[in-house]
Amino acid sequence: MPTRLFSLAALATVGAMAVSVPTFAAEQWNLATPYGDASFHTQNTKQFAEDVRQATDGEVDITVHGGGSLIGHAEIKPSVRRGTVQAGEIFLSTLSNESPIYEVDTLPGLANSYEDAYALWQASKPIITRMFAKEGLMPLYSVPWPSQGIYTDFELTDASQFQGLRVRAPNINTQRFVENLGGNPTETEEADIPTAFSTGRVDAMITSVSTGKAMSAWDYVSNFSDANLWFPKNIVFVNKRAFDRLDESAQQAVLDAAAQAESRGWQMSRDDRAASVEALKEHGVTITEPQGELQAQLQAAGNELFESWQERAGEQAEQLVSDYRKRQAAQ
Ligand code: PCA
Repeated sequence: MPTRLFSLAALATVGAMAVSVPTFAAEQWNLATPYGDASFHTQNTKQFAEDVRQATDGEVDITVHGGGSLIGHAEIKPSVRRGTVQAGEIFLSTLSNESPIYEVDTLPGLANSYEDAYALWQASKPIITRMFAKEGLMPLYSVPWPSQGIYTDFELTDASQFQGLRVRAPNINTQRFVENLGGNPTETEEADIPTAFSTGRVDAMITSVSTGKAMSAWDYVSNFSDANLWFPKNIVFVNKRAFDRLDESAQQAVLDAAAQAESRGWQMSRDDRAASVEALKEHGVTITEPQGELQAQLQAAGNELFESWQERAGEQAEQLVSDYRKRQAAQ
């Protein structure tokens, strides 16, 4: 009998404990991003995680792993697809080997302001959402980098200066652009930029003022040609099964926080652009806008890129661009 009594008492204790623990099991998500904690993208994503935690009373607990600390850039999307991490952030145009649609925000001459870039995102969102859905993924929000320009250690005045120049590029389309100008492109992750310069692997780079600032461009180059090429974006997305596991109110909280992160992020991008221009100037980087002949040469290289994209992307591209043009006209 004592044994029986003991087990009843033990059961009662377990029962009391069960009542005292929260009624939900907290969902722990890991979110991997290649960009460091100093990047406005990562700060925005950390704020998103905080907003979700608060809105769900800790039911959805997202840990943001910055600077590629959890997994490398190229492995983020496959890992989220498999569900080994629940969410990720990537530079959208690095997916261009999967479909030319993912190149749409790295096409010169298409969207040269934040307003146009936003209209382009609205036009491309449905198709990108469908493509992600086929892989069991769901986009949460997308935020642009400031527009891309060209860093050199001399004043860029003519496209002939690209001959033999080894130019760091963050994606395939930027590499094609460099090739069209006669340069030698190398794909390099943002975090590897300082090493690429210090080991002499590259002489120049194409990126934003934000990345120029974050990577201390002034240590390697003297000039930034603010060519306003395009506004490429990051995308933050989640494994759909992980999302579906949440109850309805938690799902809504994630979606609301994502919508906020998107509008906040677009503003952060504008602000970071202004602050980064100042930082570059303070460190002695000369910023100019391409003029005359150089401007025409960049445009010609850009047109070539746009035409080749249209050919590769076909009908989907046509629809997307025509939807974009309508939105742009309606602004
Ligand atoms: N910074 C990232 C992506 C685009 C940008 O402005 C990079 O250069 O890798």
